[in-house]
Amino acid sequence: MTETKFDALIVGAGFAGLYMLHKLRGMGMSARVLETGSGVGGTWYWNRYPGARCDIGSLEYSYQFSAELQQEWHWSERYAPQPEILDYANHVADRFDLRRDIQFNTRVLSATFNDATNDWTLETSTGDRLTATHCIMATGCLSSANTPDFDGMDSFNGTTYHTGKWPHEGVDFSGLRVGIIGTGSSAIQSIPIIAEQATHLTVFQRTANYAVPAHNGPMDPDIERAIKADYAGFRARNAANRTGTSTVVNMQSALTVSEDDRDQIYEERWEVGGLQFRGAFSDLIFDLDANETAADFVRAKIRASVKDPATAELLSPTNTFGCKRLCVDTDYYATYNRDNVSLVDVSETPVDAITPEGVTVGGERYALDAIVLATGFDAMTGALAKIDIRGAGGTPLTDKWAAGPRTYLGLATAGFPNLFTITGPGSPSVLSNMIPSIEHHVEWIADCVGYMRDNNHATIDPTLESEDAWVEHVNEIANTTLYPTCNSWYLGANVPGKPRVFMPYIGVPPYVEKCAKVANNGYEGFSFS
Ligand code: NA7
Repeated sequence: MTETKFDALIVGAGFAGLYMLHKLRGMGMSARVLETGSGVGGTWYWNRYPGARCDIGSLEYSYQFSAELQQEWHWSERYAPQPEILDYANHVADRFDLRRDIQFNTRVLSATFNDATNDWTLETSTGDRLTATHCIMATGCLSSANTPDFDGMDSFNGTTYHTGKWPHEGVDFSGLRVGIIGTGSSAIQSIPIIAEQATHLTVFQRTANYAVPAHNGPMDPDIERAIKADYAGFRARNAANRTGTSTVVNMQSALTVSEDDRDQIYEERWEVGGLQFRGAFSDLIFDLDANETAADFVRAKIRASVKDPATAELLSPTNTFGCKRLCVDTDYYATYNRDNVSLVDVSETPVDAITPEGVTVGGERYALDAIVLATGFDAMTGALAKIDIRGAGGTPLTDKWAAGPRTYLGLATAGFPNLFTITGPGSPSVLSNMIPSIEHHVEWIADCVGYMRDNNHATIDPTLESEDAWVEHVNEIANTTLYPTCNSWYLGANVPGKPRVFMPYIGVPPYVEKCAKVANNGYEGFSFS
């Protein structure tokens, strides 16, 4: 590893970093990927908690850049479990011979733009100092674990785990009294499995969440055959939908159909399973009354599956349906019918402290042998904030983003020339199917870098005006929806002190169109030097 100057340095070897490397190599550029973990896979490398599984169908949560890859790879289930997605990432790394340009066990500590030389210098935990014309952040949207600062955290005599940093050897909870804090997707996926092992499982819930059944199962060979017969068509149809997924939105309003018809439509979507439920009616995320009909339907399902009425009531969400990420579950609600599972409400009375014996809430003690923090992530900006990123004139990114992230298209931020963020804040990212959105960004960045090379441009930087207009547009769209009405991680509201700003861009097709227009017009909104 003697070379220290590259065309591009890529931070992260998840799906974004892997494809970015492959793409740049194909253009004859030199690139190196720097990765904290000892393997590829990003979020699927770290999130190994029991039940971890993608909530987007496996035939669409995959790369499409290689027709051979997507034809040859076989997914064994409708929704892929974490180990299989990790196998897939490893397969991709091997198939395209990517590992030789990935430096594992290497955390990037700082990234500094050099005004005199128009390039970036990255310093790493391994003591390396690497330089490149372009710095591409493929750091992921859900990669920086959010660990609440509970009093006495380190005093616990048992073991504490975070779902987003799960031990690679796995955890056996047999014979243990386990407490889990949080009831987001990670908790909802892991609770039914932990409950089967533990002597007792206590769930500490701050906000009840909506969950729809996955109805997961083995891959249906007929569905696989049909999609593979026209994979490009399947991808194109998904890309035309608002979320860039196969969720087709029924264009009716929930308020214009009869109650019976409405229930039937919800029932049909519930039977299909998964995120299709979100598309039952066109106005669920725009109109509070329409939204309430979906919320009522799910609450009735909870009452029907949870035997104890008080527990059912506590599990019934009161916030806007779909405002936080809708969870997709397998036996979640029914798990509360088990004798060894109890639910503790920490909404009004928060966790007081972690003690050597367990968790205390409102003076009540819960004796535990293990604590699982399913407390989510410092989403979208957390991983970037951990790196000391300094742009032109030495400005820290954390200063520039002190009141919330500001980007042009979620791809770049003014004053940080030649820095790109794959699925950055201000792009559809987490409100879309991540892998196609990653591919879209990688290809856009590759085209842009190629354009710079062809036109002898040393730097590219968005103008402040274009950035301001984009940030305003992202907010304008968000404010036409019900998304800003609850304390979600889309808004940064789950992390104490984080500015409340809606981060993802809503709407894949107009976003893709805008990015294409910008590029076709000679990268309008950017300045070159
Ligand atoms: P989420 O969805 O952010 O869930 C985290 C959960 O942890 C959520 O229920 C939080 O309650 C809870 N939480 C966080 N801090 C605390 C404290 N201090 N006390 C009690 N409870 C707390 O993260 P996940 O890992 O489940 O899922 C992330 C995404 O991964 C998911 O959306 C999918 O896209 C995949 P809150 O709701 O904030 O009141």
